[in-house]
Amino acid sequence: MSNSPLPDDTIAAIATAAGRGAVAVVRVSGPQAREVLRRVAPAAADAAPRVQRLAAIRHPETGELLDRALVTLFPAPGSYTGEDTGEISTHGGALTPQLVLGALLAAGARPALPGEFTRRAYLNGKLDLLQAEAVADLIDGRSPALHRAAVHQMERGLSRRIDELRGAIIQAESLIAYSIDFPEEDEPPVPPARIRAAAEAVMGRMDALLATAPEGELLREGALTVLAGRPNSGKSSLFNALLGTERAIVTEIPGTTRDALEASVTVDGYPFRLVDTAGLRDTEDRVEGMGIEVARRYLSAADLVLFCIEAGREPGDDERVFLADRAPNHTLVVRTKADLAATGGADVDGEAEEAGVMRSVAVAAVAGSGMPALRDALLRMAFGRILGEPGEAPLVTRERHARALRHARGEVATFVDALDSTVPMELAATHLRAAAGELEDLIGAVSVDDVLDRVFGDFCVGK
Ligand SMILES: Nc1nc2c(ncn2[C@@H]2O[C@H](COP(=O)(O)OP(=O)(O)OP(=O)(O)O)[C@@H](O)[C@H]2O)c(=O)[nH]1
Ligand SMILES: [Mg+2]
Repeated sequence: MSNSPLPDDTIAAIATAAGRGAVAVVRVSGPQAREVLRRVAPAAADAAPRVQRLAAIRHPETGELLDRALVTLFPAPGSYTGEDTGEISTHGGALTPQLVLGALLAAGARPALPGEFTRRAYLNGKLDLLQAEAVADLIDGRSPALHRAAVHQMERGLSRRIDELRGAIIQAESLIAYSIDFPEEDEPPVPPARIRAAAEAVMGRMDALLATAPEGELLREGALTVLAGRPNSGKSSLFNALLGTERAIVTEIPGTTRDALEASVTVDGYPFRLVDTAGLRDTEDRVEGMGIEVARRYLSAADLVLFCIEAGREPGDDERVFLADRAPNHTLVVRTKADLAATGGADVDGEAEEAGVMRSVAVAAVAGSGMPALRDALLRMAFGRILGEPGEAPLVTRERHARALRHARGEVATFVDALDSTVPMELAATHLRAAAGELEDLIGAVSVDDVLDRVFGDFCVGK
């Protein structure tokens, strides 16, 4: 819960996306929600809770009929926000929802800020901060993997895990309190080895959760996967094959791709941002040179690089130098045009390894052979540690979570170090208190306004 006071004004917004559609939902929430509704849809203001009532919607000042719509009242605290809330399901489209919203504003509501309904839900204890973030991911997520993780998080999967960690820290704290408070008791104080073991167990569980962070965070934006290689090495053909559409221009002329082309694709439900780039070579051509510069910029930001070399061709010095500089677990050599190579795919693989380059996969983009193995390699390299995890195990999907966990772990580690030193137990224990505090902030047990602004600022209006 936040320490901010509960809001005393009433907000309204259109909750559905703009555009042509059968139905749109306009929401109003706050202490005056019922009064606002009474002025706009008198027939619905005293309807039974959570029962839809068909009502005429009128402008409170002109009396103009704006729509005939289904109105539902959710009295506090049994609503999404925990406040008195009304939902009007109007006809959709560009105008009707706007006019109905205008009527609610004229009747005394004010326009909601982005995320303000969910912020109020949080302030009223309907959701914790991790659940509120999951709501944002459910709305914004574009990959099934993020959707699964968000549903799990909304069901308090991550919150429960953080609660458990916090509970274990408090347990360790209480062991110390016992040693401090009852030093004269007949029973011996809790042995330090037991306290240390408890703290180390918590650190181990924090590490396991933190290990999901780099890949969990990629679920939101997608793994930036850059196709690179010499001109004509088959990058654009591979890009098209992965997308399943002829998005990039392909010709036999080296230097066809000039600018970087970006597209989103999911592989087995996991999100990737694929980037096709200009072939890397020394060039006098100014435009091509600029394209190569863009390619290098993408390469430096890439999560994964697919380095294309035609199958059956010995890698050149330029290619060896490129590969020598790349991290092996973020680079995959793709031996392209495998159908043209004299040797079969398996031999090509062997050849690449003999040449001392990295893990490789042979593909024929046009014919499609090797594509399943390539997709599999992509998945393992980008998301290997969390494959199959969402749904069963909590994932760390935001920098905010990772930072809090790292800080909390750091405090527990400092506590363990202090056990070896002459630091008095009472002082050492303050680090456990700090660790528990980090986890409380993460879950939103107590939050300051700027944390809330950051969490809710990215929401859409109406949620
Ligand atoms: N037979 C065969 N030809 C391919 C395959 N992949 C690409 N090619 C051909 O190789 C040539 C170059 O392909 P691109 O995909 O344009 O190569 P690129 O690496 O994007 O080239 P630049 O944009 O110039 O850097 C084209 O003539 C493609 O048809 C393949 O799997 N099999
Ligand atoms: Mg190209």
